[in-house]
Amino acid sequence: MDKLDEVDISRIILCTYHERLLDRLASDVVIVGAGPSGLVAAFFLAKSGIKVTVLEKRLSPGGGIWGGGMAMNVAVVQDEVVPLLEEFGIRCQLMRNGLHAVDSIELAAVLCGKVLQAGASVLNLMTVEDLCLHHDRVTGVVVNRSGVFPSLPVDPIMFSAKAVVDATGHEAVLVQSLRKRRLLSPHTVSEVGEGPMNATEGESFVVDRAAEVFPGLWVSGMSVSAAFGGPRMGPIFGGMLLSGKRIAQSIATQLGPSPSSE
Ligand code: 48F
Repeated sequence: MDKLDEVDISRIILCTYHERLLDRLASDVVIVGAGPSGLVAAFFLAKSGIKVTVLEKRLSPGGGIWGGGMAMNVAVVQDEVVPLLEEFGIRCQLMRNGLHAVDSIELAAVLCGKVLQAGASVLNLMTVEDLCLHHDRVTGVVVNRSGVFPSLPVDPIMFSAKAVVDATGHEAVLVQSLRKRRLLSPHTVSEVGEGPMNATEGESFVVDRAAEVFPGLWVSGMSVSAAFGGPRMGPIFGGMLLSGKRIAQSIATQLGPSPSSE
């Protein structure tokens, strides 16, 4: 092997990353949170030619998938989710009463790979602090490096988008950011957050209610329950995946065909 130049290695990282970052300062869609709902949404949006950027605060994208239930790396899904898993090439095993077991690590790893191959960009260690608002419309997100925010007094930067998705799970960070400023109508959005566990109702709830909650801001996955006061549903992942697909279809319809290429 030829002598390796350490500065060259560092230069490649810097140049490649900064080129990617520059390109992603303006996207059609920014998805905040790379859990199951955010990743599935990113996949379907990217597949339809939409420029989509996923911002994830942790080192590893995948959100709650890795831990399965109580740190046992098995994810459970329902019958109706099997065609979606097949589309991704993710294996599952029918266990009982229409419930299937999926290896959490396969689920997270394959989703991440497919999202990137579909053309979405995933930037990890990015903590979204807040939203940008212009003329009563969400126009982007305020982002800092994870580890920097909130412990150091360092200003964030902005990423703009025509649509922003709050896929931050139970935290519903962006919904809370609007709620604390009383920008969300108390009649449409619950002040109390998630209700107690009810898997049947909760799973349908996150799919049926995945929607735009404020001009330019959409919710998917557990953020839907947190936003509208739906039940939490425990360690079952079908609703999360279907919720991501639904939000992608709704956003794609609103944005129209391949907006970036116009
Ligand atoms: O929590 P998470 O997996 O959300 P989800 O897609 O799925 C929920 C299930 O995992 C599980 C469940 C099953 O029924 O209830 O909880 O709704 O993924 C949310 C992702 O958002 C990231 C977080 O690290 C995780 O990967 N996230 C949270 N806050 C921020 C963020 C933030 N401020 N900035 C960037 N990413």
